[in-house]
Amino acid sequence: MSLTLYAHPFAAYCWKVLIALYENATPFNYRLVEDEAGWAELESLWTIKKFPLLRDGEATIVESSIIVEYLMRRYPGPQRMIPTDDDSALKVRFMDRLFDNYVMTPMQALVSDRMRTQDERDAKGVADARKVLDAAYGWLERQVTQQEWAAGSTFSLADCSAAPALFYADWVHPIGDRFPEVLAYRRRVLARPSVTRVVDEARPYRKLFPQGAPDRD
Ligand SMILES: N[C@@H](CCC(=O)N[C@@H](CS)C(=O)NCC(=O)O)C(=O)O
Repeated sequence: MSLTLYAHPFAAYCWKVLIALYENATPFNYRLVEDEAGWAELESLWTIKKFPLLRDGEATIVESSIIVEYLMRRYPGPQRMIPTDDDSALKVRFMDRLFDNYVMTPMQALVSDRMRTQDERDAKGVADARKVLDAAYGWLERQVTQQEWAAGSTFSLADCSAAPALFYADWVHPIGDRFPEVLAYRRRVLARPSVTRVVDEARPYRKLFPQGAPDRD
């Protein structure tokens, strides 16, 4: 096996794949993308120039959810990330989409807005992103009340997505006391060893967070 992951320890979508790799103790080479040469290499493999990106020999696999599924199919380990049963698999995929589209996307919009100059800022975009996050937290509050993990009783791809999404979303748009079950789930998923590991690996980079990283996690 010769797997190389192009990634950065502070990047939310990279966590999704790193958590899956750590869950299964899958060996891989970490290609840290942070300097010009790293970005150029990434762009030469994927013109969209986003990570995570996986190289498996000569094959290139992009998009975090696809990479997690690729790893599950080609390099299976003890922790299956998408269940074999069709209905459960659809639920996991749905939750993965929910976290990407309605937590990660508005969270990134809030972060990006803070990185702009004052005159480039988009107050309406920020207000809309906050509304989406509130709606997602509200929906999740009912969803995670009765279950340990994001899509049921088994840790899955949905939790690999949820962990970075809720980790950073809570920094830019606090979950607070309004959604205690979401907060409790966030604590649960952050206590998972694979997730603790990605959180710890990202600690040295917290100074990069434009809003200022809170100390609480
Ligand atoms: N849909 C993509 C999103 C990837 C993405 O947005 N990655 C961010 C890091 S979390 C990135 O590459 N940012 C660098 C940039 O946009 O320049 C996935 O699931 O992999």
